[in-house]
Amino acid sequence: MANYVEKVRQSSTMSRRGFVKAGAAATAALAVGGGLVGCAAKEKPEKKDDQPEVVTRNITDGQWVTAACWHNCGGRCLNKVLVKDGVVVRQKTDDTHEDSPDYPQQRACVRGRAQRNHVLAADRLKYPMKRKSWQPGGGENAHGDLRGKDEWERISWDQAYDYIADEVKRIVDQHGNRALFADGGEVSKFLSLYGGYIGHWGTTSRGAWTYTPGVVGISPQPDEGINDRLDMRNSDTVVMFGTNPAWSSAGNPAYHLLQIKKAGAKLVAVDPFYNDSYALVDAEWIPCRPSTDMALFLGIANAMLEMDAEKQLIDWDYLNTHTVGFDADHMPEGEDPQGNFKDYVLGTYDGTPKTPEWASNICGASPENIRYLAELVGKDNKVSILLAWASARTHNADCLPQLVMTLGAMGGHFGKSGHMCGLSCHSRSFSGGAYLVGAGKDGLPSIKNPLAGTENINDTELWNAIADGSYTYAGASTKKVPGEARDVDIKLIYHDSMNAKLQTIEGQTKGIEAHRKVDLVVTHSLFMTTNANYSDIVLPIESYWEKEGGFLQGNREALIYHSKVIDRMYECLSDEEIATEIGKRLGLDPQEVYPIDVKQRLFNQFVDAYVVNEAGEKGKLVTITADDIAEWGCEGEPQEGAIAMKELIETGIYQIPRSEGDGYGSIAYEKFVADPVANPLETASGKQEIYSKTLRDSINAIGYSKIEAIPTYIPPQEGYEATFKDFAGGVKGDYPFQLYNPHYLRRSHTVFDNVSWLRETWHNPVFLNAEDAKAKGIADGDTVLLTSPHGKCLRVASLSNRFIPGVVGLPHGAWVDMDESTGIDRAGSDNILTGQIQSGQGVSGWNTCICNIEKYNEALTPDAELPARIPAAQN
Ligand SMILES: Nc1nc2c(c(=O)[nH]1)N[C@H]1C(S)=C(S)[C@@H](COP(=O)(O)OP(=O)(O)OC[C@H]3O[C@@H](n4cnc5c(=O)[nH]c(N)nc54)[C@H](O)[C@@H]3O)O[C@H]1N2
Ligand SMILES: Nc1nc2c(c(=O)[nH]1)N[C@H]1C(S)=C(S)[C@@H](COP(=O)(O)OP(=O)(O)OC[C@H]3O[C@@H](n4cnc5c(=O)[nH]c(N)nc54)[C@H](O)[C@@H]3O)O[C@H]1N2
Ligand SMILES: [Mo]
Repeated sequence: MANYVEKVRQSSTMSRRGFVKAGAAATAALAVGGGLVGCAAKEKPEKKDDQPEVVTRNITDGQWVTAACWHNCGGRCLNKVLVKDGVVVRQKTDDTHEDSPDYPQQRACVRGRAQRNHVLAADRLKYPMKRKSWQPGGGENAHGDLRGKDEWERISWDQAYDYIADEVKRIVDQHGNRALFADGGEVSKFLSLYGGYIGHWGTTSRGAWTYTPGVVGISPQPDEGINDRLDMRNSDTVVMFGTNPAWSSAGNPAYHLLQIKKAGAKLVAVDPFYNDSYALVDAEWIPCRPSTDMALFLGIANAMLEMDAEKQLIDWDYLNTHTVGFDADHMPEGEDPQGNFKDYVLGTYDGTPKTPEWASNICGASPENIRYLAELVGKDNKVSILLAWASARTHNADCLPQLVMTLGAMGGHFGKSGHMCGLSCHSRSFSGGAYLVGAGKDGLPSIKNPLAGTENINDTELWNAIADGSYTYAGASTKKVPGEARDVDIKLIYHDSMNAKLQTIEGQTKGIEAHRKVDLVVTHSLFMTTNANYSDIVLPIESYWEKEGGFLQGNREALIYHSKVIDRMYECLSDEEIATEIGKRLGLDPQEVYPIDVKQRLFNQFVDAYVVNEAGEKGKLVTITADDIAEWGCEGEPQEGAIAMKELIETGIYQIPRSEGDGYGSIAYEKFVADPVANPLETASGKQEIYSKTLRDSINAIGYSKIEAIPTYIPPQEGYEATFKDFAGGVKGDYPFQLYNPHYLRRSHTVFDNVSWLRETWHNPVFLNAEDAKAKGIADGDTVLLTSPHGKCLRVASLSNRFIPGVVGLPHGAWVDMDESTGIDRAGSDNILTGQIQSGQGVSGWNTCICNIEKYNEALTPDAELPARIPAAQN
């Protein structure tokens, strides 16, 4: 085993210099029209003696295998690895067909191409471990205060299973099932059978787009919310209110954007950051502050009303027939007519017209630019109004989707070719429409958690609940109930899912406190991640490269099948195997959870995989022969489909060829717009609800904060206004900057943060506006201390005028590295600076917090030169 692993490791150590060069070339290609802000390695790092330079580039024999890239970045690209003698020697990407804008290859990004440096990294966990001072029995025995500081000892799998099962039994006996908290992975299924556990819910990616859209009548996803990518080329103008496909929508979305540019559209970006996507297409830039879009949109609505008589910007017909609540004449029955949207915007009753000047004072875009935007989104312009979820990951932005919908409705931009208004992000960035191909279900039953309907903690309260013992029960993300205060006493935290929770939920300082309070913390992990670091028992799991195979999907046009690449490494096991053993020790029957074996489940996904034809009909994707069935040793019948099973496995991808005018196009809201009476939306009125009683009443009943039935501006708790001691007087406070977290190229959230090649390629700086930095005496490359009301961290400054003054950009997802002596995190962990703050529907409001920046007189070791996290117990 040791030899094999060593061989693999050496082979994966491609020339570091060669790789950095490749990274730099990709950077140059990306940065068309503007430099990339200090991300690429500036100097070639020297090769270290302990890293042998094995040239594998010239090896051509061996077998190309499709390898999984399974992370949550929005892309699902084709990664192939050349395996020779059981060793991965090279990677390549999609060369299954000629590349063209209409029918693009699914090419991997720099992260995907570094995947073998991830799977085969020196810091892969090898053996189960226990924290030395932890002992079963709860309370003092746990020495919980030492989590994150203690040493580790290697234990056997049997010891690990016994510790865990015995503790679960003890905790349930002594405190009941309400004392268990789990992430919802495989072990959670057995905890469900054992009486249940308390889970969590949150708004994660979508922020206010989680609950609001379904209630008011706009789609929470790009699939149904925007037109097909080929139709976008018919727009004369594309206004992007915060979207960055080049960084945060892996795969082809930035390429699709480029085609829109080539088709002749005018492109306008409204964003605090002139990002690489905008630079790629040389977009006009209207700078605005983070988390102030509500004010900006109200200013645009006011300007449309102001200019309508002269320029006919508003589609009154659409508003009158497809919406409720725009003006006093179209209010829902029984509601006060004075509460309508138009009168709020004009300030008829509250005395504050939401003029461009009013909006400008908050959002920072100039009144001229706001009027310019009002004209651009006016009714006669063929316009795509696009945005990502980012701006709605903000407290008190519950009505943002409703306001985006209102703006689209005012211009009549729904249901027509070349017009659209909605989300463009993640896997469906610049690509709307229903999925054209997909895998079948595996056939496993779903295991119901008996507590799911009655206990559920919102992420914004999770750490408070565990550390302080109470929370508000408010239903779930899309199912709201009136808020109810509850006591809770969690004794077990079980991280068994693909969730970097302690790293990715807001209020990490409180999160660490919560982890130190309980009796037992368990983590399944590939590496010493943040969850693992603050645990008592850490269990090494296999990567997707070690699994039998599987399907992955990003955009609507392609489905990937990945195969097993390498044998199991070290003592790693699957989440399922671990769960099975713990389940058995709890006296449960694994057959209840896994009545179908792994291979048959995979086979089932082939059987029911579908493909849609140009007429919109769904058919079988895969042709399966009697030989295939015999070879797999599975149960099933032969069937006819679009591609042979063997060919799909070998190619690794099924992609629909596209061309202009094909039958795969899609116009969002087409039926509703054509006939709203025959095709009503699923809202209370069947129309788009610019006034929504349901939204107001359900959110207000939770009790976190109050909203109106129409979209109004409510400052977020830690937004622009909070950077002032005296907002009206213009006096700044102790935390004079707004900070937010662009999703960053080095990582997919937290994944890949430890990958040495990527650490060299993308530094993880803090992006500061050059003028702000100058005023603070900070030069490019200086170490900066970032301080928020919730924590402190260090990063190296990267100065740029691509971030607006007053705004700090700290990349999302770095693994916290707490210096216990100073209380300062050295890694630049975003959630060290955020707090557990509740508002509205329970939105995780990461996209604005407040901070101060100061020069810090200590050089930070570059991340790429830090030692890998390998506890001695892993050697
Ligand atoms: N401050 C701030 N916080 C944010 C955001 C932000 O913008 N700012 N963004 C938010 C958003 S949009 C999202 S979606 C979330 C993402 O939050 P998470 O989903 O928690 O983040 P990931 O890093 O994708 O977590 C994946 C974890 O699964 C592990 N893993 C990989 N494979 C397996 C496996 O087979 N089994 C198990 N058990 N584990 C596996 C990985 O090592 C990793 O720890 O973060 C949110 N947090
Ligand atoms: N490389 C990489 N790709 C990823 C991820 C990752 O971690 N790394 N995460 C994936 C996941 S799960 C998600 S949810 C998506 C997230 O993807 P997005 O929601 O697109 O995330 P961001 O990078 O936060 O922001 C996109 C753009 O919006 C701007 N923006 C931020 N706040 C505001 C605002 O208040 N107003 C306006 N007008 N603009 C604003 C940012 O400056 C940026 O240019 O990315 C996915 N893709
Ligand atoms: Mo996300």
